[in-house]
Amino acid sequence: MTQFPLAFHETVMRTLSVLFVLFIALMSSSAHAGTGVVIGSLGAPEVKLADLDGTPGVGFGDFLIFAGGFNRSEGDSDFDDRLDLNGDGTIGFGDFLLFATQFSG
Ligand SMILES: [Ca+2]
Repeated sequence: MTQFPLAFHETVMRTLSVLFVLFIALMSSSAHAGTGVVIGSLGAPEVKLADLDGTPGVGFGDFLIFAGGFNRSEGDSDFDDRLDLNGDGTIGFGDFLLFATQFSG
């Protein structure tokens, strides 16, 4: 029986978890138009663009990059500053919500 390295399982589970949350957030934002406006009014001075893979728009390739760096903080060796969309030093749920508002499929 093939044994996968633990890091592989962690990456898959983290990606699947974020995918589920993304699905829920996208369903919620389509049912309540204007979510992005509310997020933008909370006082974040600058929101980075979520286009991480260099292709037009924010799509699944960008999501995979985002999911790979989720739950990291400044000081972690694999912290990717591009993913900290709200600039608070942690790649967390707030960044995910900003990512979801920019997601175009
Ligand atoms: Ca952040």
